[in-house]
Amino acid sequence: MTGSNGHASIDAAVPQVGIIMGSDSDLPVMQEAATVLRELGIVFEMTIVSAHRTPRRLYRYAEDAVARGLRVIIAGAGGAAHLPGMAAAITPLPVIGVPVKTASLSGQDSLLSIVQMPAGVPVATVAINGARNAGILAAQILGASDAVVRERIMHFKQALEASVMAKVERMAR
Ligand code: RP5
Repeated sequence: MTGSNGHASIDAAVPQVGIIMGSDSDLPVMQEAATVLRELGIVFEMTIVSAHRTPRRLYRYAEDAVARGLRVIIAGAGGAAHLPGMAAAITPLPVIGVPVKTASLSGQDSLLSIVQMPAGVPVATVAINGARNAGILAAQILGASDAVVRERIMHFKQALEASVMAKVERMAR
């Protein structure tokens, strides 16, 4: 799972988005971020970084992220979900947090752990299991300063609208 495995982008071979997760048990959810980044032609990397089980790896990952070319980090975790907040504490890059649904508390624990950051250390938190939106948001952050990516986001939005309008027309028949 480690390493660059996103689609080749027109303008970058180096991963621009880092997808990290606390455990391989988060992969089925976090895979959705990878899928949409592939759809948008954004180069990403994806790996396991546990705030609790591999704290030194977390520190290194977040500290080296800018130098390695990352521009956004998506961090997913469940339960006592400290990974996104700790990554945000270390790196100057924007961090998007994905609360992963848990068996015991349905992800309420993950959500509250991620969203309640102290002033000065924001994490852009998406919905429980909202990894697809995290991927889209990461692309939008890149698109703020990259016209090629911005154009892809516009097409993506047009396709979304078209898919709804097709349903509207089907329902009217
Ligand atoms: C968190 O604990 C992970 O993000 C995962 O969601 C949760 C459970 O991890 P495992 O016990 O399945 O490895 O650190």
